[in-house]
Amino acid sequence: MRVLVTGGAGFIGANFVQQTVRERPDVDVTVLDALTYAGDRSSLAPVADRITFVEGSVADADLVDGLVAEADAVVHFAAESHNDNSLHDPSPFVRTNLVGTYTLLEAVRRHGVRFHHISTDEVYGDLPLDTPERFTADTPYNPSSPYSSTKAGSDLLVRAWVRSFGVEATISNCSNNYGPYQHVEKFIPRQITNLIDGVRPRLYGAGLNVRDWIHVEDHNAAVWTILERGRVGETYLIGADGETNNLQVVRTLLEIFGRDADDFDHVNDRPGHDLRYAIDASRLRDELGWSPRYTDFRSGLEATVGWYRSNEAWWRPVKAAVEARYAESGQ
Ligand code: NAD
Ligand code: TDX
Repeated sequence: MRVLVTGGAGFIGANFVQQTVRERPDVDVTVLDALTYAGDRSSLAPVADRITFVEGSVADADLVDGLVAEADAVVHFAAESHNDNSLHDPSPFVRTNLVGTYTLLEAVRRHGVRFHHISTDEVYGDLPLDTPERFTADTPYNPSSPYSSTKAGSDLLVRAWVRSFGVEATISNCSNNYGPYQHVEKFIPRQITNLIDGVRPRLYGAGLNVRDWIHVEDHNAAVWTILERGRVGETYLIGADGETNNLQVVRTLLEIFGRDADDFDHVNDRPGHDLRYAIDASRLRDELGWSPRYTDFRSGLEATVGWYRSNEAWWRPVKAAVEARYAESGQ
C-alpha cells in the first residue's frame, strides 16, 4: 500500500510516519510537507531512509496531482494548527486548511484515491463547564476561532466531495494531543520547556478551561483503524476520556518537576477562548473496536517530560522566539 502523508514533518504527522514505518513494513510512505515554522525534517530522522520526502505545499495543484496519482491513500494532516497564531494572521490558515484541502480533494477525485481527513473537535465549538455533555458526530458545527473555522470549512468540503462526486473519504475529529515532537508554542510543551528552564508555567486566564487529552500514538492508531475498517463517508470522533482543566495539567507538571503547587503565573486570556471540549468516541470504540493504550495521563505526561529533557537539541533553537512572541501579547 502506498500512502501519501501530508504534514508528515509536523507533530502528529511525524509520529504517524514513525509509527507506520515501525509497525507496517508493507506500507510505502511518501511525505508531502511545506516545512513551515511548524515542520521539522529532523522529526523524521529515525525513519529518513525508509520514506520518500517531498518539500512542497498541499495548495500546489500540479505537485499534488503527481503525488496523488502515485498513491493508494492520502492521510491529510497538513494544516496551520495553532489558535493563537490564527488570531494574529488568519491568511495562511485559509490558504492551507481550505485551499490546500480543496486541492487534495480535486486530485483524489481525479485519480480515485482513498482520502482520510484529519480534523479537530474544535469544529463543534465549546461546551459548558461541569456538564456531562460531550461532542458526537451529530453535534452542530459552531467553530470559534479562525483556526477552527477553517478546519470546519475543510470538513464540509470533504463531506460535499463525498456526496457530490463519490470521493472515498473518511473524517476524524480528535481532541487535544500530547506526546513527543509537539511544537513548543503549544500548551504542554511550552510549560515543560519553561520548567526545564526554571521559568514558571503560564496559565491563560483562571486556568479552568478543559481539554480532553489523548496521547498522539492513540490518535494515530485510531487513524489506521479508520483507514482499514472505517465506513466511507463517515465521521469518527477520536478521544480517550482525558478531560482535565489547564490548572490541573500545570499542577501535575509542577509535581513531576518537584516544584511548589503554586509556582505558576496567570497571564492574559486568549480572546474567544473555548471553555471545554469533551469527546464521545463510542462509535469508534463500539463499531471499529479501537481503544486507547495510554489511559494514565500522569504517566503519559512523565514520559513526555522525559522526551523533552532528552531532546533539547530538537526544541531549543525555537524556544526563545516563541516566548518573545507570547511576551508581546502579555502571555
Ligand atoms: P503541526 O502544526 O505540528 O504540523 C503541521 C504540519 O503541516 C507541519 O509539518 C507543517 O510544515 C505542515 N504544513 C503546513 N502548511 C502546509 C502546506 N501548505 N503544505 C504542506 N504542509 C504544510 O500540527 P499538528 O498538531 O501535528 O496537527 C496535525 C493535524 O491534526 C492538523 O490538521 C490539525 O488540525 C489536526 N489536529 C491536531 C490536534 C492537536 O492537538 N495538535 C488535535 C486534533 C486535530
Ligand atoms: O501558554 C499557554 N497557556 C495556556 O493556558 C498556552 C499555549 C495555552 N494555554 C491554554 C489554552 C487552551 O485552553 O491551554 C489549552 C491548550 O492550548 P493549545 O495547546 O494552544 O491547544 P488548543 O487551543 O486547545 O488547540 C489544540 O487542540 C486542538 C491544537 O493546537 C489544535 O491544533 C487542535 O485542533
